[in-house]
Amino acid sequence: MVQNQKLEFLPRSELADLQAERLRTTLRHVESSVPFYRQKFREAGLKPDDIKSVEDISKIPFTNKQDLRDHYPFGLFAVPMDKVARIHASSGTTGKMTVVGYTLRDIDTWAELMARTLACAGAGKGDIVHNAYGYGLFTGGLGVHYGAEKLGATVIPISGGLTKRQIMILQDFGGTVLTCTPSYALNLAEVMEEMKVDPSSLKLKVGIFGAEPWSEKMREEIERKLDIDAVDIYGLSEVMGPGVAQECVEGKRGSHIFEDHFIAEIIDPETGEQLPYGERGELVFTTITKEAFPVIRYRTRDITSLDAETCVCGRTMVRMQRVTGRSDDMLIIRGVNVFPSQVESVLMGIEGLEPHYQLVLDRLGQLDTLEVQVEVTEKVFSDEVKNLEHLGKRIETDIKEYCAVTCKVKLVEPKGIQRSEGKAKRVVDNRPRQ
Ligand code: DLL
Repeated sequence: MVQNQKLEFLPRSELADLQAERLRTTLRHVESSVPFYRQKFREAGLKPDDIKSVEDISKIPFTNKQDLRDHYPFGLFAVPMDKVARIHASSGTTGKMTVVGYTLRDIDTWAELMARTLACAGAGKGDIVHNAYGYGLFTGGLGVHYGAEKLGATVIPISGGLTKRQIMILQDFGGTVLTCTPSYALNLAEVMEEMKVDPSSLKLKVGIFGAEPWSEKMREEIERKLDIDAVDIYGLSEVMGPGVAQECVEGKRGSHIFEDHFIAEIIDPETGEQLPYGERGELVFTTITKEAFPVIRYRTRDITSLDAETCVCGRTMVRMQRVTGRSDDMLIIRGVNVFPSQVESVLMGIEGLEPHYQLVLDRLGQLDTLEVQVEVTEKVFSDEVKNLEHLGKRIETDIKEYCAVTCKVKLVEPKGIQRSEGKAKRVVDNRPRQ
């Protein structure tokens, strides 16, 4: 399914011209309306008309999360408040929330991009979208909601939580498209099993999962357990919300970034240098159509790479590979950089483990300690103690080998790790702050 035949398949040379034009317009807009950007451009000696092509974007200074915090709540809005139709916000792990605003036109653009997203996953008119992303300040719920309506689908605004009731509604209302975090999808699968509901008896055909990192193994697990196709959706409040990038169901090989609205770059997080396609680094976005809250070279902290090869679906828009972590989520454990997603990959490759885990960090004397708590299957749990010990040792060895960090593994009984209803909490850091 395709929502916008022309723009999603635009030849890349035409796309580059469109981006350059829209970029200049956005720069003029923020220069005239946001003192923060005006000052930054002045300091850099930059004028919007200096930008002749998309490549010139590297002349523009970056914006980062701290800049947003420094202007909390509305200081970077580029329109007067009476033009702001909606506010959303995302809570980080530290500090104040990040607050974003939308004009009516922004909401319309967002709905259009979310309709594209749903179509890219194979949904269309006549589908029933069971939307279990949280409604409220979080962008997931309302983002999917407006997109589904724009697409001509039916939306069930169920939001997160009350899992047994969700399953009853899936059975009775016949949802065909499931939208929620991947960790909540697994939670749903597990509760279905407890309720003896056979997922193949449901009408579900595809799930659109994102808002947190997940792995290929987790995709396999969800597809098998729920008997659906599972595709990735990426987005962040600062740039818009969900619908910045979406994986097509035909390819399942990375998410197409809607480049007629966002310019994506990959940079070296240390030096700020732009990196070529294929190399991993930090993802940076510039919005080129937003009115209320444009962001210019915004450093997402998400680590990924871009792939510009034409996809099997024919879309010309670059694909971002899975986000393997955030540069600020990176854990430094006794000097070793570890991403929770690396540990997840190791765990998901081992038979007998459930995809539910938590990394618990602490400090003993001067030394950081890492305990990896992971659930085992019922079968493994009832196994002999010596086999469990053997499994624990094997996981410790594999983590040491792939992540270069020593840890202690604690095997947890089935359902021993708290389930999520939105974004999963993978890390518990009990280390004293320095
Ligand atoms: O999570 C928007 C969203 C809602 C995306 C629903 C997809 C579906 P924030 O709460 O601002 O917005 O969090 C954004 O979540 O910078 C990433 O670190 C992470 N994230 C989002 N999608 C993915 C994904 C929403 N598919 C932050 N894979 C981003 C990995 C993701 N991480």
